[in-house]
Amino acid sequence: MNDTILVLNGPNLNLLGQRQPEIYGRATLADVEALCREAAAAHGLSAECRQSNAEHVLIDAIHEFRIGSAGIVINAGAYTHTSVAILDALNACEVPVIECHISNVHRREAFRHHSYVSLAATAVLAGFGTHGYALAIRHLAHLRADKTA
Ligand code: CA2
Repeated sequence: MNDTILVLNGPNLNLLGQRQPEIYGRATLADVEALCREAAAAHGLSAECRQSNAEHVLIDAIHEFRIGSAGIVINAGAYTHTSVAILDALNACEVPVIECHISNVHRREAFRHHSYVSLAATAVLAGFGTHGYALAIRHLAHLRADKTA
């Protein structure tokens, strides 16, 4: 098992901090990625941060980290609600997967209430703002410490 957590952000999350601050806050994607690297480092881990608007690029990243990493934090964006292909990739993971949403999807439109990602996730965070990524990383560190104890 290595020390790297994959933090994977899906479509449109490159626009963080530029639009809809009332829903997603004012932090940019670069801010979120810096927060993730800091949170990982606080636990002696490192964060590899990727973002893509393309489903196949997200799937390739999951494949790269599905075995031997310290886990995956994924905000699949709108693919959360539509992508069986991302679910299949996550189901092939041997490492813990934490699903993270900035907004509380359950307070929003009905189509956001269903998540394919949740079917493969170890845990789910929604509505914690961008702080949720740090919580997800902390939980992966906790699971890892349990496993190596
Ligand atoms: O709350 C979340 O983190 C979401 O995963 C964000 C997705 C949305 O489709 C999910 O239902 C919930 C959308 C990300 C779009 O991000 C933007 C950020 C700023 C401006 C425009 C889009």
